[in-house]
Amino acid sequence: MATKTIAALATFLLLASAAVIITISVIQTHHARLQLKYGIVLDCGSSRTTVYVYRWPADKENNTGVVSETHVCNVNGSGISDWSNMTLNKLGKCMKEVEEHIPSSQHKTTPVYLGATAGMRLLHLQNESASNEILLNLKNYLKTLPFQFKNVSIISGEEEGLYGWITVNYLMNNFLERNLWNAWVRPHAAQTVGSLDLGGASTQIAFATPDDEAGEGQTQITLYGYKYNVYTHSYLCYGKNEAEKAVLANLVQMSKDKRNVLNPCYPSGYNTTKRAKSIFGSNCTKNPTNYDPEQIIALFGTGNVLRCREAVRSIFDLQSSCENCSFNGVHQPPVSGKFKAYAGFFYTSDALNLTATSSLDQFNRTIWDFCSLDHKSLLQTKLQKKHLHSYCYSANYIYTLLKDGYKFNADTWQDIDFQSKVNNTSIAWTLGYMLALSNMIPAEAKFLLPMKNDVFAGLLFLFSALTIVALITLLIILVRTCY
Ligand SMILES: *[C@@H]1O[C@H](CO)[C@@H](O)[C@H](O)[C@H]1NC(C)=O
Ligand SMILES: *[C@@H]1O[C@H](CO)[C@@H](O)[C@H](O)[C@H]1NC(C)=O
Ligand SMILES: *[C@@H]1O[C@H](CO)[C@@H](O)[C@H](O)[C@H]1NC(C)=O
Ligand SMILES: *[C@@H]1O[C@H](CO)[C@@H](O)[C@H](O)[C@H]1NC(C)=O
Ligand SMILES: *[C@@H]1O[C@H](CO)[C@@H](O)[C@H](O)[C@H]1NC(C)=O
Ligand SMILES: *[C@@H]1O[C@H](CO)[C@@H](O)[C@H](O)[C@H]1NC(C)=O
Ligand SMILES: *[C@@H]1O[C@H](CO)[C@@H](O)[C@H](O)[C@H]1NC(C)=O
Ligand SMILES: *[C@@H]1O[C@H](CO)[C@@H](O)[C@H](O)[C@H]1NC(C)=O
Ligand SMILES: *[C@@H]1O[C@H](CO)[C@@H](O)[C@H](O)[C@H]1NC(C)=O
Ligand SMILES: *[C@@H]1O[C@H](CO)[C@@H](O)[C@H](O)[C@H]1NC(C)=O
Ligand SMILES: *[C@@H]1O[C@H](CO)[C@@H](O)[C@H](O)[C@H]1NC(C)=O
Ligand SMILES: CC(=O)N[C@H]1CO[C@H](CO)[C@@H](O)[C@@H]1O
Repeated sequence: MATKTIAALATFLLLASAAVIITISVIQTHHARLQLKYGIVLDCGSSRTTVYVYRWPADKENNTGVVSETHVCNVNGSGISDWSNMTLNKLGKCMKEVEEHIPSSQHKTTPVYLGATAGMRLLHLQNESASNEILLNLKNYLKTLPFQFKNVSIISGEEEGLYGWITVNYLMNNFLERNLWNAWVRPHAAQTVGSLDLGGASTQIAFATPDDEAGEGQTQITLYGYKYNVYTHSYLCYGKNEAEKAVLANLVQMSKDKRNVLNPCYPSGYNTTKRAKSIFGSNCTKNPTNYDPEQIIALFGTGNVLRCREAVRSIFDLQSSCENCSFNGVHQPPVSGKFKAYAGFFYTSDALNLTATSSLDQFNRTIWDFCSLDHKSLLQTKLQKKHLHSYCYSANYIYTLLKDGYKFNADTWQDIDFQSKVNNTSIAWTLGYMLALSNMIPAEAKFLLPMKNDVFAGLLFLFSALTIVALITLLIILVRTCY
C-alpha cells in the first residue's frame, strides 16, 4: 500500500517536473522570439557605400553574439567623396530595399547611422567645405526616411580599427558565453582575436595586448565588466587603391620614359592608359614637378613578381631602426594571438584560392605562380574580368603589408584567418559601431544576470533535482518489487 502510494507520488512528481521543465524552456525560447529589433548602418568607404541591416531579439539586446546581419545592399557607383547628383538616387535604391526588409511597424524605432571612412578623411584634409557639404546632403536625405535618424560623421581611423575588433570578438562570442546554468560568464580561455581590415584608402590593425597598462597606441576599454588593452593603428593612404596609386607613381617617377611605363604588377599582355591626375591627383602620392594632370600615361604589364614586390615595398619606410615598430616609424607591439583578416585581405586571398592556406611559404609560391600567368590565361579563369589585371598587385600588396609591414613571420602567419564573415554576419566596423553607439555592450556586467535568467536557472536546477529524486525513487521501488 505504502509502496504504491510512493510510486504514484514519484510518478506524479516525475511527470509534473518534466512538464514544468518543458514549459519553462518553451516560455524561455518563445519569449526570445517575442520581438525583434533592427538597426541600419551605412558604411561610406572610399570606393563604395554599403548598407547593413542588423536584427536582434529585443529582450536580449545587451547579451553578446545575438545581433546578426539580415540584409546587405551595395550601393551602385563610387564612394561618396566622388559626389554627383546621382549619388542620392543610387543610395535611394538601397534604402528602398532596406525598407522592405524591416516590418513597417518597426521603421520609426529603427536607428540609422552613417559613418564615412578614409575616402572622406582624405577629402576632409583636401577640401573641408566640400566634405562638410556632402555630409550635410546625406544627413538631410537620411532625415527624410521613415527611420530614426541617429548620426552622420567621419569616423577616425582608430575608431574604425577598434570597432572592427569589437565586431570580430562579439560575433565569435569571445566576450561572454553561457555557462551550464544559462548565465553569462567570461569564457574560460578568455582569448580575443585580432582584427585586420583593408579598405580602399586605409588599413587598420587592432589586437589586445597582455599588458596591464595601456601603452603607446593602446586604448583601454571595459566591456561586460572586463578590461581590455587594445592596440590599434590606422594607416591612411595604405588602403589597396591609394597604395596602388603610390606604387604607380613610383614606377612612373623611376621610368626613363614618363609616358610609357612598364608595370611589373600587371600581367604580361595587359596594357592600359591612365591620365596623370588619376595617379598624382591623390593626396597620397607626391606630386612630381611640372605635372600635367591631363597627360596620358601608357602602362605595359610585364608580370614580374620580383620587380612588383620591389615596387610595392618602395612605398613603405622599412628602414626605421626603432624596436617594436611596423613601418614609417609607427610603434607596434609584436603581433600576438589569432587574427581575422577581412575586407580587402579576404577578397584578394579568396580570388587566388589562398584562404585555406596557412603557410607563408605557400602564400608566396601561389602569388608567384599567379603573377606569371599572362593576361590571356587569366581570361580563362573564373575571376571577375574587371579586376583581373589588379590581383597580382593586390596579392603582393597584402603579402608585403602583413609580412614586412605588420611583421607577421612564418610562425605567426598561421594565426591569420582570411574570412569575410563569422556566423553568417559580415566582419565590418559597422556592427561594433552600432553596438557601441547604442550602448548595447555595457561596461558594467551587473545586468548580465537579470532575474529572468537567475530564476530560470534556479527553477531548472530545482526541477531537474526533483526529476532525479523521482526517478531514483521509482527505480528503488521497481527493484524492490521485482526481487
Ligand atoms: C541594456 O543595458 C542598458 C545600460 O546598461 C540598460 O539601460 C538597458 O535597459 C539594457 N537593456 C536590456 C534589454 O536589458
Ligand atoms: C546596380 O546596377 C545594376 C545594373 O545597372 C542593377 O541591376 C542593380 O539593380 C543596381 N543595384 C542597386 C542596389 O541599385
Ligand atoms: C547633374 O546635374 C546637372 C545639372 O542639373 C546635369 O546637367 C547633369 O546631367 C546631371 N548629371 C547626372 C549624372 O545626372
Ligand atoms: C572645395 O569644394 C567646394 C565645394 O565643392 C568648391 O566650390 C571649391 O572650389 C573647392 N576648393 C578647392 C580648393 O578645391
Ligand atoms: C555623432 O558622431 C560624432 C563622431 O563620432 C560624435 O562626436 C557626435 O557626438 C555624434 N552625435 C550624436 C548625436 O550622437
Ligand atoms: C557562432 O555563434 C555561436 C552561438 O551564437 C557560437 O557558439 C559560435 O562559436 C559562433 N561561431 C564562430 C565561428 O565563432
Ligand atoms: C602590350 O604591349 C606590349 C609591348 O609593347 C606588346 O608586345 C603587346 O602586344 C601589347 N598587348 C596588347 C594586348 O596590346
Ligand atoms: C618590444 O616588445 C617586447 C615584447 O612585448 C618587449 O619585451 C620589449 O621591451 C619591447 N621593446 C621596446 C623597446 O619597447
Ligand atoms: C580557384 O579554384 C577554383 C575551383 O577549384 C578554380 O576554378 C579557379 O580557377 C581557381 N582560381 C585560381 C586563381 O587559381
Ligand atoms: C617565393 O617563392 C618563389 C618561387 O617559389 C621563390 O623563388 C622565392 O624565393 C620565395 N620568396 C620568399 C621570400 O620566400
Ligand atoms: C546565411 O545567409 C545567407 C544569405 O543571407 C542565407 O542564404 C543562408 O541560409 C544563411 N546560412 C545560415 C547557416 O544561416
Ligand atoms: C595634392 C593635395 O591635394 N595635397 C593636399 C593634401 O592635404 C593637405 C592638407 O593636409 C593640403 O594642404 C594639400 O594641398
